[in-house]
Amino acid sequence: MNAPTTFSSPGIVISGSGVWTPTNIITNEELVASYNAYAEKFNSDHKAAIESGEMEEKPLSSARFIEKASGIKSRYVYTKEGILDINRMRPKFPERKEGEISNQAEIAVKAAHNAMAAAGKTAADIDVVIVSCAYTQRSYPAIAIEVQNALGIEGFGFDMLVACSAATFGLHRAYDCLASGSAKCVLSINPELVTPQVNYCDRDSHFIFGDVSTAIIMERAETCTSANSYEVLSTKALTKFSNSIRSNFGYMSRATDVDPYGWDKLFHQAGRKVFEEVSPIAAAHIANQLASLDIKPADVQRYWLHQANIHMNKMVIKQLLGKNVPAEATPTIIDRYANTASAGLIIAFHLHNDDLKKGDIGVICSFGAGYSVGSLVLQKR
Ligand code: CO8
Repeated sequence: MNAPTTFSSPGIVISGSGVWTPTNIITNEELVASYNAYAEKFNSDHKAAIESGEMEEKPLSSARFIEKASGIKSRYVYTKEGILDINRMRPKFPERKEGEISNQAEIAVKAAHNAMAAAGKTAADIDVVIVSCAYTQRSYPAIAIEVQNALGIEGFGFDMLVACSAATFGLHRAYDCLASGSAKCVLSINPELVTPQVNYCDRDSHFIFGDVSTAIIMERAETCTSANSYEVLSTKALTKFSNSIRSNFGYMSRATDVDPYGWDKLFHQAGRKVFEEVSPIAAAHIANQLASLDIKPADVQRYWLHQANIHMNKMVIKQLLGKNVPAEATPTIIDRYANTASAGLIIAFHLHNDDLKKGDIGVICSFGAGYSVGSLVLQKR
């Protein structure tokens, strides 16, 4: 690329990022050993029904398949307790009292502290808190307001749910608040505590997810003191309804008299269909956004993409650039973290941006449930 181009924008920057990673790890081998023990017990307990065709046999899982099909080798989880217990197959969290901080606010605060330190901000500098993620552990009061209180921030906070695109859509809202003047510094957090919604009895999805929390500070350029910051050149969002990734969990179960923990109330998807339908949408979305800025896809130094499947990211890049690019241009963290819903691309950004030079261009892009695609084009300052 030639000398860095200067773009006209309202002067809004990302000035810090932070990640909180749980200490507990579950490898594919551990997960598969537990699932297979569960499946074998299930098949033995229901032998007669399976033989008569009333029930379907549970197929066995394979660590080799998981790594080959997705790129995932292990995942971090908030708690390991219960997940590998074949008589439970779901995590076990002690219920917290109303006076205690919620699990989700707790991990949001941890990531927030890291992002605030990176941006050189204190609570007094921030006036908006956005908690944007795939699930919130209660309806109200908003987790964001609990986080705001725990950090001692004046102003306002709100929660947003946009599944895989929650982090990027949260940053879009942060950008809009700053551009309109309704905020001077926004803390956008993604406490992705997703393991309670994983169906560990389902071979097709038991391996996909892990827990994490990420945070970003976005502010106006004139207040930024960070030595590592990015101008936001553009934000772009797209949604298109699809039932191919779905969870029917919600407050209506009590009134509809259905099992609130039935399989359809947990994460489920038609993975191959999603892969094939979403990749071209994401590639076209990024191409259009870059074209609107007169930037060629090949002139982008880094693509921080949604971390759901390593092959999917390769396909998006191939469709965008017509060729593969070196691994360092599209950082992958899915091998260690698995899919962390919306937070994966913020982890990738956080861990792999220090080496970029002034003027370098980067793209953050999410794609998945909704369907939803959210992206930001950034330029290193
Ligand atoms: N072990 C062995 N075999 C398996 C396993 C397993 N664990 N799982 C499936 N198989 C089998 C299948 O049953 C199938 O068998 P058959 O051919 O006999 O029917 C065979 O392997 C091939 O299956 P697929 O075609 O489904 O395999 P793929 O190569 O497509 O890989 C993936 C499956 C990895 C799921 C892949 O399709 C994928 O990653 N797709 C992308 C999906 C995606 O991006 N989804 C977005 C996820 S949603 C999100 O990111 C946020 C949502 C909100 C958070 C929710 C938190 C709980």
